[in-house]
Amino acid sequence: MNCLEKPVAKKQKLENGVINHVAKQESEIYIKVGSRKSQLALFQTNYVVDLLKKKQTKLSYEIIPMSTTGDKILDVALPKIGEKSLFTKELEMALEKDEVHVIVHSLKDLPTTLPPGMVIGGICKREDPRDVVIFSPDVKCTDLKYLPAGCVIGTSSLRRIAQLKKLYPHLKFDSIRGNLNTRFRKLDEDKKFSAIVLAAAGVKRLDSGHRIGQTLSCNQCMYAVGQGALAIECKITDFETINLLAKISDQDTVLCCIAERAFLRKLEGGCSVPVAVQSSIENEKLILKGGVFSLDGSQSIIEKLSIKLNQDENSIPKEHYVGIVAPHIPHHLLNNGETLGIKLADLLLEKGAYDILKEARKSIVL
Ligand code: DPM
Repeated sequence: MNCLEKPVAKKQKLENGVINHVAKQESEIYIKVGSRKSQLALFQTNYVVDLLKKKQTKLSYEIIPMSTTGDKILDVALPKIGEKSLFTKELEMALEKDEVHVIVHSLKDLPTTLPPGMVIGGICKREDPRDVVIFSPDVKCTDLKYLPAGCVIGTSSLRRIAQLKKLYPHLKFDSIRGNLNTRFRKLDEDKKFSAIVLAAAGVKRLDSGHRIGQTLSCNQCMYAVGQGALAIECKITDFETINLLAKISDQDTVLCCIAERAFLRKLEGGCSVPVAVQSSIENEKLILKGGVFSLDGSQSIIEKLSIKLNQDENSIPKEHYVGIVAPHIPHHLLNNGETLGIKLADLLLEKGAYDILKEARKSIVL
């Protein structure tokens, strides 16, 4: 393959959020894109590359698939492995060494604190962020409430278990691991699970939408921080790449995800704590609902706040907002997103969220 190395971008400071573009022949640029190896990850990476190709026809791309710790340890329930950057570490090491220039992730797998020098340079328009139920072919059912008592539901997400236990106390929950295809196979062949719960986004991306038996509304089960959104990580000094990623970044998704991530970071939650959110933008207002749950679902604190997006135009620009940069979006909007997330977390902490999360974390490290 005739692979031209991408020239290293000159280090330039972001001033007032505006990129100082380093002029050069675009036709020389060859972008290496890191991805996990699963079918879903590769689909997502190809999706992002296709979007980039539409916006910048002169660039070439090479996808480099890699295995991560999370892909290798398959026999342990996720929350018990206890490492935050489970699905990202190996890819970020490659980014550090310039073996790849960007990495495509599911945003919800990215910790709220990224390694030094790395940022999320782009977030694509969010897919349906809700959770869905896939029933075993043996079970003719359209709602978890109709399943007989004692049926086992497969999910390793403490967030899902906590919310669904409260709603469906007659059901049992057990861990299921592996990529989406493996989970579908376990559901169809092992006969242990009556249903599994997954993110609608992944199921739809894999063209398995026809298997969705029930879509959980946010009143039934709020989603994970960043769920349904694809994030592209790069180096904070690579302004040309950040400028390119801005072209495929969706403003509303970026603002919602900044608020969600600021909320999670302030609660000191990792990817596997029972914390859930719902966010939207209506009439120039960003609305964030967030909850923390005890593992058995018996205790929960859920609150909702909103913020006017156009306020505080003179706030001082930051280098990044919970790991996200978006030089094409006015910085006061980004700042308001972060402020909203922090305020909502503070409200929950005032109401006792810390104790609920502390108790939940104890059970995670078994
Ligand atoms: C994170 C969680 C799960 C993934 C925890 C949560 C689900 C684990 C499980 C942080 N990452 O949601 O509370 O159910 O056992 C993951 C999926 C996707 C990204 C699969 C899924 C696809 C959807 C997307 C695993 N990460 O949740 O069904 O891109 O948002």
